[in-house]
Amino acid sequence: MKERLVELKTEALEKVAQAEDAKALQDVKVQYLGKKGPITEVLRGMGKLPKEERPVIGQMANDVREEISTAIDEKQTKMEEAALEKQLQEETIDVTLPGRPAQTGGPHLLTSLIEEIEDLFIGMGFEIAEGPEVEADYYNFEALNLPKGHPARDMQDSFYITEEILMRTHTSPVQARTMEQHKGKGPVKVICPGKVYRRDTDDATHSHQFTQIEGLLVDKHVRMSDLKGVLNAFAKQMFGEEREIRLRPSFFPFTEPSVEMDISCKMCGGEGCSVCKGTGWIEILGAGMVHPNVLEMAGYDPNEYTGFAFGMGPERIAMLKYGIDDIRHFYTNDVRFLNQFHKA
Ligand code: 2U9
Repeated sequence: MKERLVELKTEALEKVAQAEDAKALQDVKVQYLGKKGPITEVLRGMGKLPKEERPVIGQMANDVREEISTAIDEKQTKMEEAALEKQLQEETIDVTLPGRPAQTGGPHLLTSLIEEIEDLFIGMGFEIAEGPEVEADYYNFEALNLPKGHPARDMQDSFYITEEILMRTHTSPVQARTMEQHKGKGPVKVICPGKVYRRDTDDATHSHQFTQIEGLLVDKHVRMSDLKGVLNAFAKQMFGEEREIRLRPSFFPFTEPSVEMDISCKMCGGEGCSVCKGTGWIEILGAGMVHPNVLEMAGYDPNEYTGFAFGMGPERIAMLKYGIDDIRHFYTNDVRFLNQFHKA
């Protein structure tokens, strides 16, 4: 029996040594130490032994059982340690690697440009005025000398919400509202930036939604030369001291006379090039003296008060300033485009 126990011990310890995973180890445990295992069987057969041998064999069987059990426990601990070590190796973090910089946001190119233009006019004493984008037909058209059926309404295809309410097609209704609030008294000196909407098919130069900045100055004794002085100061600050301006006759229903303002081409210095289409001049904005009908509708006496107004498109100005070839870049929010204009 002693030999049988020694044999079992050797066999079991060998299997423990060979076990490669937790399952194999568990199998060895069940096989040798389980209730139906060979050691239990030896103990059961002790009754057949002479009395004096029983405690010796009993002690030996317990020792063998103990040894196998200890070997299994040690092997299990080793396996757990090895698994942990492997996991630690695999999940090593190199704390010396450079970090990934966090993405930082910034103002949109159009927002920055609009703020720059606002600042220039604030510097000349203008205030900022804002108004609703969903506007009454009255303020968008009627109050601006564009009665129902006026042919110039066709130039501004609109998104109507009801017969009398639409998405504003320009920021001019803000000036009309501002004048009305001043109840026939001057001075009114405002810049009105904001989004406007027109029923248009989007392409490289058209967008159904774009931005405008319009200005209005109403007071006693305001003359065309005041308009020219303000616009000249704006053009030089915005585009450079060496820029010249010129005013060409034009037509807007809300101003009379009306003009369009060009600046001398920066690219060729007035010689003529592809940017200015050979003319030496680039169109920047429209302007004019506020039409007497518009003054009257807002409650001003046109014999006492005069005014000038102007309007420009920030998209167009940004496109000229930065050589942007497609208006859709402003609205598709591709960060590769937008990030180019973030100031450090
Ligand atoms: C009131 C009185 C007069 C605003 C004006 C323009 C000329 C003009 C457009 C140019 C291109 C805007 O970006 S654009 O689409 N605007 O040319 N706007 S005078 O005149 C007004 C406005 C309101 C009460």
